[in-house]
Amino acid sequence: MREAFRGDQRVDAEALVTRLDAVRRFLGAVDGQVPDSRLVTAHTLVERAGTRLALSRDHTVVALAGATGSGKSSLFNALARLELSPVGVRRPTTGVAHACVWGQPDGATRLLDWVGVLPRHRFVRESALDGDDESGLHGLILLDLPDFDSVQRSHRLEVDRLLGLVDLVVWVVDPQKYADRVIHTSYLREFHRHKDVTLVVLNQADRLPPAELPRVVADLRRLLDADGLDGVPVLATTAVDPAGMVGLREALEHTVAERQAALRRLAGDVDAVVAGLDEVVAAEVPKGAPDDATVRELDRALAGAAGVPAVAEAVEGAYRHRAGATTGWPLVRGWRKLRPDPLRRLHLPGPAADPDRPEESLVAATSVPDPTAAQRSALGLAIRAVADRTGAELPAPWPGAVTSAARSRLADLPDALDRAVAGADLGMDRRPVWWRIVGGLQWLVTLAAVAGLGWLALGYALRALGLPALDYPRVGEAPLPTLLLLGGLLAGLLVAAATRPVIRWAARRARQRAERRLSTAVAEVGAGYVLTPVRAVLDRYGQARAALRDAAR
Ligand SMILES: Nc1nc2c(ncn2[C@@H]2O[C@H](COP(=O)(O)OP(=O)(O)OP(=O)(O)O)[C@@H](O)[C@H]2O)c(=O)[nH]1
Ligand SMILES: [Mg+2]
Repeated sequence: MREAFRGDQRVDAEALVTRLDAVRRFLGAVDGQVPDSRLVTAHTLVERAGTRLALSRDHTVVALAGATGSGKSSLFNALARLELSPVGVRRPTTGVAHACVWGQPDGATRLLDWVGVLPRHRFVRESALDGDDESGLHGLILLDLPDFDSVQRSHRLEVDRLLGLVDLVVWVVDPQKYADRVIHTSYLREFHRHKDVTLVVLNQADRLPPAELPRVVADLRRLLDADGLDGVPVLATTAVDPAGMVGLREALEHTVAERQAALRRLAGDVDAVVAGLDEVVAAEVPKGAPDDATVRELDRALAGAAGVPAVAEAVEGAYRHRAGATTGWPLVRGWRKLRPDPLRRLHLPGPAADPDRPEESLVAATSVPDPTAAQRSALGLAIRAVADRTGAELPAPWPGAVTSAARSRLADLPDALDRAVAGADLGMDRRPVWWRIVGGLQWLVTLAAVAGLGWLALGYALRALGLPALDYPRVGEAPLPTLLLLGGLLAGLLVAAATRPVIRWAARRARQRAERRLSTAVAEVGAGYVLTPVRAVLDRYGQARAALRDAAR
């Protein structure tokens, strides 16, 4: 009357190890992102599975679990054919787990140490006593558990602990209590992912009129189906009669011979962990998040906070200032130089960053004005937008993790921005050639004017002293010195006037170029300090999702 286990599919040990590795990878990926309280089961599984697989796989640990008085100890003794575990009238009788090992106890000892059955409650059923009668159960480690619905808290805790460790559970119910709610809601239902390592026995079958038995078994079957345990074998047993033990004994022999229960149990545990964590990685990994528009908004806010517009304006001013000082009319250049250079006032360019210690030293290197409250809040909003847009589609708790990542380096941002501005090449360290040509020209015409003036002055002086007058060469009607003086002055003014619009145009271009370079530098800061941490969280999410997929069967 042996009932086959559901599907009887074999679990490949290597495939199981691969799945467990995937759970481990998942845990690595979500570490620090998902609260530990949600990961307890997965951590426990990885730990337990590792140990169980390292221990004897030739043994199958089977637990008899059930309510008090259902007959667990009686079944235990009947299977062992010895009075090992006290059977009592006073309930509950069994307070700690008892174990019986069939066959050589070698590998079983460490397994029982791990399961935590005290040595004085362990028994060995050597086949030598019985000839070959018991050989079918070789490799079985049978546990008689305390009652799971116990009035004794310690019993319940012990049962819960052991149910997490054993390879197969035989649920023992009796005709009076098989329909008790607690058995179904608190225990059987919890095992719906372990159908292929679950067996239900209706013990004390002898207490039912034979005609009643099929009806009760059918009723129990219906309840089990409702628990999600459809397909789980249900056997009727009578502990007080060896003939009533045949079905259970055969089922156990089959289980032991297959050596699959340990693997199936762990496979079921992985299923439960995967199902429990599925919603943590339910959504697709967002592609291309954060979107370009959001990143541009971030860059704009960063540029504002870094004072890029002010620096760019200073570049334009400095260009005009410096060009004027080189190309202006030489007689007023000195006066120009008295006015401060707008870029130097901001202490720009700042000292070059030390590549070995980029984080240090350049704190407040520039005198670019601090961001205003408005710029600061714009930056805060832009960072928030990056986090929101990136995490919007992700399931909890990832949106929070993305937000924390986006803000994780907020405190370092001001210095990083200042360093970026200080280190940016503003394109202002070389003087354009044309400035020098125009400057040379200005000198030339000024020299001509000065020469003309000197020449004229000499003529006046000679005349005043009554000496013979100078005979100035003439160009047309005009004397040459006068021409030199007036022509030089006029040419100087004309050159200055003609150059001014060119300088203004070139200064605007210098501003635009500086703005571009500053924006690039500032965007790099945004990439490193905001986007990289955010993308790191997305990567973790992607890894966790892939790992959990691998862990699913
Ligand atoms: N008639 C009959 N009586 C049984 C059967 N199995 C157990 N009993 C009796 O039921 C009572 C309880 O049996 P136990 O084996 O101590 O029950 P238990 O499930 O171990 O109980 P706890 O240790 O308290 O959890 C005892 O008096 C047994 O003799 C059975 O199949 N038929
Ligand atoms: Mg007992």
